Amino acid sequence: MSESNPSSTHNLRSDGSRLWATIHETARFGGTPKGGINRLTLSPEDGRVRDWFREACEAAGLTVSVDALGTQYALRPGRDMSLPPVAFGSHLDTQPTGGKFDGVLGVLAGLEVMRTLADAGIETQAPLLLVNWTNEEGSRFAPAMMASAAYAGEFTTDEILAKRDGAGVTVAEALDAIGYRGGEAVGERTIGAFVELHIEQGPILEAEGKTIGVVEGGQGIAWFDGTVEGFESHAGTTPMPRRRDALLGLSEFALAAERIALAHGPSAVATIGEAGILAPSRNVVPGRIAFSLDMRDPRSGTLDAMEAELRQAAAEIGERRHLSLVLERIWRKEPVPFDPRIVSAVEEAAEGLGLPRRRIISGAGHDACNLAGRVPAAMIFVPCKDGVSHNESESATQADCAAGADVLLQTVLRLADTRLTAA
Ligand code: HGY
Ligand code: MN
Ligand code: MN
Repeated sequence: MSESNPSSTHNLRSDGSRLWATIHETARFGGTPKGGINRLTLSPEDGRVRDWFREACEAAGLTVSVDALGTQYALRPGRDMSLPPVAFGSHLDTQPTGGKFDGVLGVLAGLEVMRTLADAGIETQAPLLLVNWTNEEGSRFAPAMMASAAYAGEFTTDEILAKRDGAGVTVAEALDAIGYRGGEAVGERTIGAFVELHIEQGPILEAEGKTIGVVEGGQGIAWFDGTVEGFESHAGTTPMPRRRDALLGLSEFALAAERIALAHGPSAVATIGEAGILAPSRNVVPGRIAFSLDMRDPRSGTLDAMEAELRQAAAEIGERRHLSLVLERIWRKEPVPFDPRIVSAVEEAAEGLGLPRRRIISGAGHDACNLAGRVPAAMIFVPCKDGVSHNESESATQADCAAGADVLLQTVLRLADTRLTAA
């Protein structure tokens, strides 16, 4: 095993075709006819890709362990095991209309880094740790990025284990159902630094012809559960002016949310991604609706202002239409700056590889945004086609995935051979 140091490893490259083959090999777990992936967290499909991941890590010489929320940690020893490991990874769970790259690229490029170092017989000073975080997407269980949030101390393990999905199944029950409720206490494992490779999920890098996004931080996120209470009544006999129609109330509220986001633009966004009429019937005026709202902006003060305006709009619409429109905030993630030392390591790696790059703020939430609350962290972005993600048509190029893996490799080598202690 030869010692790694920047002079001996700056020419080391990952195997882009092996990474590409691995991305497509694992896409079969929850693969959809339209070429996407539907692999909700802790589903049977998630269980199968986790099994695959454990076997692939062990075949690469890594030791795999699982914590109480199912997060998988694959450890590669370094020369000095007293040093905290340099960690990298992302998530393998997807949205219902997920693509092949969201989260998956960060985990499998991390595996490619481990495979490349094994092939080259290189040993780093600090140990390395590849991580598959449970439930980054937040689609089945809210909030998003829940396991990395628990690792960072934002939630207790018991709080997360008790979270329920739409069918009333708890995280604990879902972990047990796939056999991934591990023995390691969440957060007991130290990490020296964390780097996450991810597709941008937006249009900027592609539009500017940049291969690498050097991510400086993540924007703030607020999630709400909402209800609209009106009055069920006969669709044929209730005159329009006498109706208390919950769906019309929600429709007006959705347009108000769009207006508020546009008014605070260009970064502010607001999305009602879930809405359901309770006891729906084609010949009954809708009386009750449950919905969710996702609101984001890079500025904390703007999130506050948007929430106040949304609540004002809800009250005004409710008053005028004789409805009760209630918003409950269930999650707030403040905007996150990444550690300048890690951001610089990413930038130096991209520069050393001669890759066109630009600094960027992440519009999407990521596990690295939670890790940043506890350890030095940063991210690497690569473009995705038309900036599309959370859609089965999500796509990236083999060359960009390979470039991202090389930046990850070179960043990890820099961090693993320099003493970095948690902030
Ligand atoms: O919601 C997000 O930003 C991430 O995709 N979970
Ligand atoms: Mn993701
Ligand atoms: Mn996602």
